[in-house]
Amino acid sequence: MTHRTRTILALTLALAMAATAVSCRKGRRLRPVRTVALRMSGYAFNETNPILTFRTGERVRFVLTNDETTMIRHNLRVAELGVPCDYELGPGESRVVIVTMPDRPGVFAYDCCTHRGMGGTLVVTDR
Ligand SMILES: [Cu+2]
Repeated sequence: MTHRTRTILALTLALAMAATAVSCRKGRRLRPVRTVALRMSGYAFNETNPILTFRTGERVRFVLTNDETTMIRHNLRVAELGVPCDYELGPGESRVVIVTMPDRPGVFAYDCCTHRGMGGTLVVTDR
């Protein structure tokens, strides 16, 4: 095998690998996303701070809405999954937060980092 042939083979292989990487990433981006509405009022999510159950690896689109009628600001944090509380929603404001659940089952707290006791539990299960 000549040096030139080896170079061409290596380049072809590199291109094939790059194409595969791009298509995998695309597939990941196209994974279904489940939408979960979380309405915040009375210092609670959906009135009862419910336990929310998801599948491992599931992509979830949380639609947050602050339903307070006075100037109370809220946010959503899932500290263990790296979802920070770096914003605050005022009354009537909404925001979408997309969270990819971990690949391993587990139990994680979600909360509003501004108000102690405002939060619940995310359960991630593989069945
Ligand atoms: Cu709050």
